[in-house]
Amino acid sequence: MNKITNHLPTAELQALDAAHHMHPFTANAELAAKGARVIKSAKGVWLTGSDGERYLDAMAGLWCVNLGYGREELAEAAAAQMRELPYYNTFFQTTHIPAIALAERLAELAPGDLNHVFFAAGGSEANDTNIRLVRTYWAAQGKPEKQVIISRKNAYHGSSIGSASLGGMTYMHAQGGLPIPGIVHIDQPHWWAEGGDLSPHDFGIARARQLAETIDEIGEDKVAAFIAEPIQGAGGVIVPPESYWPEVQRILAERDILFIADEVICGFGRTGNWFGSETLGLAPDIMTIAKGLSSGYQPIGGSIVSDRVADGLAATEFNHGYTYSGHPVACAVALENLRILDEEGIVARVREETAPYLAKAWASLGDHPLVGETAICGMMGSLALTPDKSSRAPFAEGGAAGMAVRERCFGNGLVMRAVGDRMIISPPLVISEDEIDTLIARARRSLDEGMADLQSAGLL
Ligand code: PXG
Repeated sequence: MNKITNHLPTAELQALDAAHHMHPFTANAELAAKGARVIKSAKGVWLTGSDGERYLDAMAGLWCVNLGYGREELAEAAAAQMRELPYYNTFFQTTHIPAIALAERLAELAPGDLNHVFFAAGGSEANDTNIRLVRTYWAAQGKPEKQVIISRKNAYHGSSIGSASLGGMTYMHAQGGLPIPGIVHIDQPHWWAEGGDLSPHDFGIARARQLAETIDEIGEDKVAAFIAEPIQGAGGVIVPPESYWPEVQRILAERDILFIADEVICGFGRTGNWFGSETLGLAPDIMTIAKGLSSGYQPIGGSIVSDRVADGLAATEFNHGYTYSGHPVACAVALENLRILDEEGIVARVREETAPYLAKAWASLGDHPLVGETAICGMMGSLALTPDKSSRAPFAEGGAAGMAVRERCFGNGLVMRAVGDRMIISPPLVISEDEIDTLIARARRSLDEGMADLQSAGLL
């Protein structure tokens, strides 16, 4: 047994954690004062904490446990692969069976001519690959000046230097001297917060046209690619107006710019199809994948690349790769995850049954006095909290409402995230209709309690 096992009391685990473990995206002073929530085990959509408390995990971990927790087959796949070949690399003209099989399966699942996979250990690494890949592609076409990548404000593409530069989170750029050169951010299609007096339709068109204007200002001969999440996830589950994506596609089709769809959250059934690009009618040249690829059971990601881009790089040695590119255990687990998603009809069930059921239930929260917009696409949804529905006004003290409701969610046995004053969900795809009812009931109770907290604090 390892030194730390489940027998330690929670307070001791929390003290050791605060003393030695540096957490991502965590307010350290608060962590030290309150102690981290210690999650011990999980099954289906349910998490169990170190004191036996149970939470319905409406975030699927971090948007990744698409298959739900506790699937024995994935543990078996990992163990079998560890016995057969626990590690080998894919550098220098070497390969192994799990990487071959997974690349083939992904080429089969991916739309269009996306037939080539470059593996990474997660989404950040994959987007770093994409930056170098598109720039190297254009250089190989004799256009080394095509370097600029256009992204969007409030996008999330990862946390490494390259991928955080692609992302549009200014509070991330503020730490560590980002963004790197050659990345330009345009406005996001977030009608609720930024649409003003425009109709959603007109706003969607206007935001899409910014892409055309920006490409034309920089010069098409200098722009390598546009990157975007089909539905922004970490930015607050922002579902763009219906007019947005067709106009973006039209603009891209007129210009010789590569399109990278970041499918790290939207991929593998989250929107009711294998990829968000299918749900939203996108035709990318490259898709970034991670998370649901292995349902989070193993760290794996990658870039699925079109024939055109792969052919354009055929004569070039790409001086890039990670020790764990195509890790055999991660590939074996991903393959087993894809097999189950497919054979158990989970993606189709989301599309035809559970996502429509969730959509109706989620929309019913729109009558709550604290809720302005309810947005949903497949199994990802958001609620905009507002002190005034009719004017779509933000709270004077941004983030306090989200935090109040989020804290109440934990108290009610529900993991629902807050992004500023938007509440977001992205549950495991295997969630049942009964569990959706539980999710909605707990969300409503948390909204009621959070609203009372805001009123007693004088914030509402
Ligand atoms: N692209 C997208 C669209 C993502 O959502 C990444 C890339 C980076 O993937 P890795 O595997 O390197 O983390 C992500 C990750 C949040 C949250 O708070 C979101 C992510 C990661 C951590 C937290 O919503 N998305």
